[in-house]
Amino acid sequence: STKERTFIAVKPDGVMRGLVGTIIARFEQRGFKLVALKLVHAEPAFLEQHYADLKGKPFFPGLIKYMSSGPVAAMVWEGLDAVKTGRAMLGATNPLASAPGTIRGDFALVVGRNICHGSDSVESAEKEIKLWFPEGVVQYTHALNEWVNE
Ligand code: YYY
Ligand code: MG
Repeated sequence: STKERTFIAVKPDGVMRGLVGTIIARFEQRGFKLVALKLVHAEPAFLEQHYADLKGKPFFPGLIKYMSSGPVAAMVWEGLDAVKTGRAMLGATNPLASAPGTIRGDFALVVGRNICHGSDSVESAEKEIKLWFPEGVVQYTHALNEWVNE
């Protein structure tokens, strides 16, 4: 568990429901550092790249339609164990199986409207960050750095 970067996105339902700020606040409050942020209305072809590993699954067409139905708030968060911790903060893929206290466990009910995305490994995080932020992330020293790290 070292300093990592993870790609986190608020999906169109999360944006439409006004949950962008709430989701950002959770990552800020945990002590992670925001290094990239933008709102993107993604094309289906782009989302097919993002979800390339799931091509062929029965839910794939519906997933692409859902994800391209509105803007996505795309972000990169940095910090200790960011990938695994980010996934834990999101909850299980199926919100009904997500513990209360997680984002999906607090705000979602069904797998096809689970409001957020998080990279599932350091390798997929690197791929996803390159795909969504080809311009790169922002480098700065966060004021909280010395207070949340030891
Ligand atoms: O990484 P995570 O989002 O938790 O799940 P994935 O297995 O990568 O699936 C991506 C996305 O696809 C999921 O967030 C919702 C949707 N999906 C679905 O609609 N139905 C399923 N049975 C599985 C996944
Ligand atoms: Mg996934």
